[in-house]
Amino acid sequence: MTSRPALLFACTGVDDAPWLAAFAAQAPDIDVHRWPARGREADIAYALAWNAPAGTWARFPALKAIFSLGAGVDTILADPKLPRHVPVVRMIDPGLVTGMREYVALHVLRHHRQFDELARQQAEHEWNPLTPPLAAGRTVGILGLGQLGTACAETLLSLGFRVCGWSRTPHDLPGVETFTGPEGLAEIARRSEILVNLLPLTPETADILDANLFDLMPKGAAIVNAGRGGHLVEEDLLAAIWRGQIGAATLDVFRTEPLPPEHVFWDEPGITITPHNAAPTRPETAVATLLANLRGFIAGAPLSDVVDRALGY
Ligand code: NDP
Ligand code: OXD
Repeated sequence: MTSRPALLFACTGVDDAPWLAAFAAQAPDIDVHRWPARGREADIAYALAWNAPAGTWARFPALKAIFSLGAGVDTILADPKLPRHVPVVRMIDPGLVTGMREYVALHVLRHHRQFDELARQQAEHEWNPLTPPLAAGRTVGILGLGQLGTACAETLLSLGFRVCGWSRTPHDLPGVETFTGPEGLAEIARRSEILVNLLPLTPETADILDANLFDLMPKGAAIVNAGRGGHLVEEDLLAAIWRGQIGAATLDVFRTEPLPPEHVFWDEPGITITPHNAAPTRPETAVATLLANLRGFIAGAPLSDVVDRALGY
């Protein structure tokens, strides 16, 4: 008799009910245990992880793979006790991609159509029809051309924007001007009236949204940060907004989450805050993808979407 594979659901800040229901419906062959699964440590072969406490993985000696609930794996890789031999699998999920397309389109259009100014006018009972350029007259830059950046580039192209993108390795995307390296980053910054960050947080990309970058951008440009809070140098953004170099920013991710109630960003008129919900991973689309990968692995195939630990994504 073969024993059933055991998967640990080790996600904090996530409503576990729909996930456990999706596993119950789609994977009756897998035993799903809730964190901390005390007494079952030796049985756990797989884990689904989101913001699990540091040191978690060292407690599970039979662990064969960690599946990240999110596309970003920075918190998993930051655990100093993460066992070297356990592969970490990032989340590839059509629902995540659709959610990010919606979010980026919403906030790019909002900055493009000067919605903040219209809202201010409404509050002041002011009638002043503005005529923004058509999308074809606006350049949007995207940092990161992976699962999410590529999809968002397509969405923005379909709306008519001029799109340029930056990645670590060269990419060839129809309709998108692509760049790599520090000079490529500077060129994207010089061109982008709206800059969307969809990079993973790694030692190379930390603090990338800083004063040097903002100063290269066209005056009054907008930032959309849906990557990670660690990409943004917060005081540089505030200073750039206060001197009008950056016109507005939409921020979905923060160095400390939840964003503390006393944080200066909450009351800054140039900043729009969303509570890290640009593209939540939804069990209705994600569990099927995860199970296909897991079942293939159990049957002897290599895991897909394994993170390169040296690169950090
Ligand atoms: P991918 O791994 O598919 O893509 C990452 C992209 O970043 C790639 O194009 C990669 O380049 C590029 N990149 C990585 N390092 C560098 C570097 N040093 N210089 C230039 N480019 C670099 O990631 P996803 O698209 O799936 O996700 C991106 C990030 O979005 C996640 O890591 C997460 O932080 C964030 N995210 C946020 C969400 C939210 O709700 N706010 C939801 C989901 C994700 P190359 O193609 O050459 O490898
Ligand atoms: C992710 C996220 O990485 O939601 O998927 O931030």
